Amino acid sequence: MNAALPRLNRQRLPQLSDHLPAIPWKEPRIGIVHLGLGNFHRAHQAMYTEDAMLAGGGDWGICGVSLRRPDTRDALAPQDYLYSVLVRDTNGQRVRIARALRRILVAPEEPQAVLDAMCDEHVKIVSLTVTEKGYCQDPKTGGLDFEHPLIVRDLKDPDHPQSVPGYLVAALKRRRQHPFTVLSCDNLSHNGAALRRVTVDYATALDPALGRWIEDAVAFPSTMVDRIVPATTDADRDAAARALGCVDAWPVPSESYRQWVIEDRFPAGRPAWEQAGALMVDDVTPYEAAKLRMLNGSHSTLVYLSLLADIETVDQAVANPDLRGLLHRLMTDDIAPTLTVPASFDRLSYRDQLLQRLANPALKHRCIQIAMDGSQKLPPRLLGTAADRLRAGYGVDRLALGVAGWMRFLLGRSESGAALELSDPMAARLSALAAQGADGLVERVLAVREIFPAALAEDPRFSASLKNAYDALGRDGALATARRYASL
Ligand code: CS2
Repeated sequence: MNAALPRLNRQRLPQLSDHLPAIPWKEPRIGIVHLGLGNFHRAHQAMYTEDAMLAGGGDWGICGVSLRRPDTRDALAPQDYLYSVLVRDTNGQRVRIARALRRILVAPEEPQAVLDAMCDEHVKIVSLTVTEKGYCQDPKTGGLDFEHPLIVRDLKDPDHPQSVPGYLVAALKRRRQHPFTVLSCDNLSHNGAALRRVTVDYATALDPALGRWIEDAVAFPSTMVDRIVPATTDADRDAAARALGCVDAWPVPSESYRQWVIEDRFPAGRPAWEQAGALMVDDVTPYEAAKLRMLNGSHSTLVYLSLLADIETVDQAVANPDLRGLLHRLMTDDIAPTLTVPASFDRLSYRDQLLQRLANPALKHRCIQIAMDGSQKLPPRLLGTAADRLRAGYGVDRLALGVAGWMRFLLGRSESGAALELSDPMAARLSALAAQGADGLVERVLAVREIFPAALAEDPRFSASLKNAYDALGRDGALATARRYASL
């Protein structure tokens, strides 16, 4: 950080008007508690909420909760929780200062303060970006994983929770008169319904009446969230300092595109998000499936093959004609036909827009970041599409190629021999399977029921496609295989 420059803070805002909308701003009270204060939330929901307040008023300041580490709080508290969003596309960079975040709590340090914040009567919404693994879901049933160590722990000491369902239920129990709405913003299929199920399961295990009340009285709208938001680097910190003339310890780089589709069920009220461009709908399912399968499915396929081929960032990957060709074909012929979308939704324009977004050279979105947590991401992104295609009697070769790429990635080496680091809640188990060698890995991993449901794993068409793709990657390399699969 540039020690000679002053720190970003609220006093400095009048000098930073170039980086703020020219609309009067009134500091809001806190109306939302957000669990999981990562870069994504700060560039997505926090900005929609700020724009909604600018357009429609209301007190929807955000109290962010970090569930594990203190680093975001440590970076942002000295700057009054302000930070900048570095919006980048081919037209260059715009820097916008974000103001909706009003407070940050670090759950392991001050769990009671987190519960108190959730129980403040002005808080009408508790929203979440805790990633797939934060839901403590049993992948076999979709319900709560009662063997998850955090759940085992929390059920024994429910007044001092550590898990996401534990926090939600401990707070809801105290808010029986005026419950908040629980808003999932993670990339999960039916994210609201999934969160409702684990929360109700957890509450029921403690007290069946509480479980029934949550089921009847608490709203869990589902949402589709979309904005590409890479992790912050020191180069981003330098860029923020150059643009602002002051130090922002944790700016957030982002593309300019953003989309948010929300089921409109907020009995306790909500910000005027539609005035900030969000789409309020009755049923988010078609939008969510389109985004998860087209964007995230492409992302995951692309990054495993790219990492094997020693390609570091997403823009470099889609600049490669073999990988781009593969994605184009995958989206057009394999994924788009599985989607049931409203008449107004043009799948092929959506595809073209996605390819353009992924090509954004200013983002430098690292493949290894997207490669994280594959065991959690592959089912909603690729496996559901494969299952739908098999049911309809179609082949799954290209969908299996992404999964095979992930299996090769588990072996821990790129084609040039560079180390590929596995970061995954199932890392120990998956690495142990990989340590037994490349031969037979497909069969061993396919037997992991938490990832591959029996109906899919035992379908010989799927296992044969997977085995062929895995062998081709080992024999011909990622790029040659991508080229061949693009024209199958
Ligand atoms: C990415 C997503 O990291 C990942 O797994 O696929 O974070 C992706 O960038 C967002 O969902 C875009 O909205």
